[in-house]
Amino acid sequence: MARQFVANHKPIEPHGLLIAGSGTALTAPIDTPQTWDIFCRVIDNFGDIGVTWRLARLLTDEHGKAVRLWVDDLSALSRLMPATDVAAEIQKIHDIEVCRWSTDFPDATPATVVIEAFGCTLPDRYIAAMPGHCQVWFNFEYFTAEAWAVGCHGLPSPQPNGVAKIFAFPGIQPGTGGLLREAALLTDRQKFLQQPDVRLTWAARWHIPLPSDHSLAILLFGYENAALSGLLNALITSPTAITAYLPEGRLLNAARTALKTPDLAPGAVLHQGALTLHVLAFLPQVEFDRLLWLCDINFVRGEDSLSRAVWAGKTLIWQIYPTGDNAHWAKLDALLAEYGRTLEPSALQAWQQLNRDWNAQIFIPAHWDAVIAALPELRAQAEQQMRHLSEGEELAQWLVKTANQRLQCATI
Ligand code: TRH
Repeated sequence: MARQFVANHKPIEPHGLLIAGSGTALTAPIDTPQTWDIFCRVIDNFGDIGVTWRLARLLTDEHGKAVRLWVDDLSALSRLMPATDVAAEIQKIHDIEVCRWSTDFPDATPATVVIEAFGCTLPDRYIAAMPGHCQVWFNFEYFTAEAWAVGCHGLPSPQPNGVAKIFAFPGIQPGTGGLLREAALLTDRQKFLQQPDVRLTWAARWHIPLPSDHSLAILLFGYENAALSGLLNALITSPTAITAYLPEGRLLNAARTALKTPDLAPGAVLHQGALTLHVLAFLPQVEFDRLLWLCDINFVRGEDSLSRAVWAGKTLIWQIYPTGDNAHWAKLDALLAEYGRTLEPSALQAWQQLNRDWNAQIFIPAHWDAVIAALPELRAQAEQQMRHLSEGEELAQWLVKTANQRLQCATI
């Protein structure tokens, strides 16, 4: 028998509206209480829940929305948000109602705005109940810097239940929804970078030794990668001191093999040649940004850490999540072209080459040396891209604005 589910959504403050393209603020508020449901299936790793949890927090904290997050794997959420009770069916975390999404889906009243993340396919029972409750349904897609996403972003797609699904594409190219970004993110980053006491307090709290003043700091967050052994060798023989941070997870497994240290575990420190390698325990998601801010080069992976590396404004090397059909190569190239657009040709070539090598799991010392030589330019460009992109669309803001426009149309 289906469980009964009573939504515990708090009523929210009415919002002023912007009419599409006009830039004109209307005084007429939406007086319908607006609730938001986000659906997330954890396919693999932390990206799906990483993005949806971040989105849920932004909608709650910065837009005052009543958010319910349906997720099928609470253990993945608990790594990002340790306050999660993995056994609970329903729980409140940071004002977000987190519900276990199990096969036996309850009889829940659909929210005003529904976000179906990453093609997770909503439960049939919920889809059937949407008419009359749900006014806006977003098909929230994976990040891509590919040009075609601009043509699809914002398009509605009629559905058999009568509620149109609107495509939302995260991206860094104009015409997409942008990336999720908290309002205080860049000022927090600035404080962290400018105030040594802020860094020291954080480092002590999370047991992360700070890099020495003259060392190059590198974050190594990735999937298993046969190129790691070559990279570690280059770091060990580097003419400059290197402080590397390796979070526990899939790349640590590769490091154990590469360094022939099967017992390498969080808390371990390894000194070899120029390299000091710190193995880190997995941080709560809100702390992860600080690790990126601390480093000069950030190896990141998947979707969410990529976007946070963009906001860190430091040189990034992206290991894209590989797909069986090899479609990820086009996606990687699109990011390399779009993000690298403002680089001088030699720095661009060096940076793109290293990204491609890393994804092909090969390591060519000359390509690494070229990136090190281009670091001053890469560093300046990453900072400039961060500023430039922060002036464009922000994804949560776009979703709220678009939902408000649709709701306004529905009430006229
Ligand atoms: O974990 P991922 O590989 O997730 C991937 C991708 O998103 C991919 O697009 C998707 O299709 C696939 O999953 C199924 O990489 P991602 O997206 O960077 O997510 C990692 C999350 O983990 C991110 O929110 C940052 C967070 N994190 C912490 O909170 N603490 C940590 O210590 C570290 C290293 C990461």
